[in-house]
Amino acid sequence: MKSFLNVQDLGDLRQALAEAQEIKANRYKYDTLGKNKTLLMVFFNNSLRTRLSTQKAAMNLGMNVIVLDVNAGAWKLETERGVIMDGDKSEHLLEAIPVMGSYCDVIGIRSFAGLTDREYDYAETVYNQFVQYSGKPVFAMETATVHPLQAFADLITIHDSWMSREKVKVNSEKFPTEQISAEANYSLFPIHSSLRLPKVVLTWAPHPRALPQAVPNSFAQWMLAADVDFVITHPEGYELDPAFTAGATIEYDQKKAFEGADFIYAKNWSCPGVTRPEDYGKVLHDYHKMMHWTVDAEHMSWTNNARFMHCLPVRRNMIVTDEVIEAPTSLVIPEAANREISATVVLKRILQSKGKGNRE
Ligand code: AN0
Ligand code: CP
Repeated sequence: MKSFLNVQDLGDLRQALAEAQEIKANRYKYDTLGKNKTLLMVFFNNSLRTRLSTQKAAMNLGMNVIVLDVNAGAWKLETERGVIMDGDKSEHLLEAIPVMGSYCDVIGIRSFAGLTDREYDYAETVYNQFVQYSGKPVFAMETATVHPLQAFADLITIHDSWMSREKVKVNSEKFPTEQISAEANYSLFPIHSSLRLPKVVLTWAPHPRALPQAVPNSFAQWMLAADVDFVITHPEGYELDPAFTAGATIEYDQKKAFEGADFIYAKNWSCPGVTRPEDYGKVLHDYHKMMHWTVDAEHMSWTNNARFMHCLPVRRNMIVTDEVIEAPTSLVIPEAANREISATVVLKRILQSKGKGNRE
């Protein structure tokens, strides 16, 4: 694997989930795979989880790690070609990338959408320059349009939670275990006639600032690939790019969307510029007027005792109330813990792949 951006880069999801379980059972199983290999993590934006979990994943695999915070100590980087560099930026990304590539074997990139130029963001311009000019395998740690390590961790979280809920049901209904595992062989989720696919709802929620679409884009892409019963709900104008959501049910009535849900995945995003190109990256309404979208106990009462999820960081009492995020049905902490698992699987795959551009 030379690049990790989309769900397709991981191939068969059953295999990926099996590898996640293997790592969960023993996260140090491949602790010599990364010997004398160096991971460089490049951050253009802040991070808590991605920074810690990806570094931990690299350490699980015996790698060395270098972290570069571009905006804290490095030269300010120009990212666009053709600019006369007479401003505050001392170096161009096109020199910086091959230089960075010369010191490492794998590169992780965090580079959020600028939210001003849709074409530039949706072309994944910065990420693709790293792919083209670093000479090393590259993976996204949230780029302009995607956050695949998060979506993979979300899938692991949903899968584990659903299978343990369903196992209780299966045992109590005395279905033969072999039948269930045979079915699990060809479906990510058991599809026994009396069982059903989990209903997963991605809901927009209010936020005071303009946030990228990377998390909801990837979440939609991964849920569609996992073939769950998937519904997206948001106010009009926040339609996500169909490149990520084609095949999903869009329900503008949040209450209707929540009915019967097994998982509620909350996230804010700014206008994706699909139905209103001129509003790309904008917050469309004063958030004070949108607080009825905040996930509270009443919202959760519309669901099938749904588990609550959010990628974090989350603003309490904007996105979700204290009560809901603190409830036993909240999965936000195991979800964040699964970031170590998703990153370990992805780095393992990169290290194992042939022609990976490493130095030997
Ligand atoms: C970022 C976002 O919404 O994309 C990172 C989430 C993982 N969140 C914020 O900037 C608050
Ligand atoms: N969920 C996530 O990626 O968190 P950070 O922004 O803290 O890395």
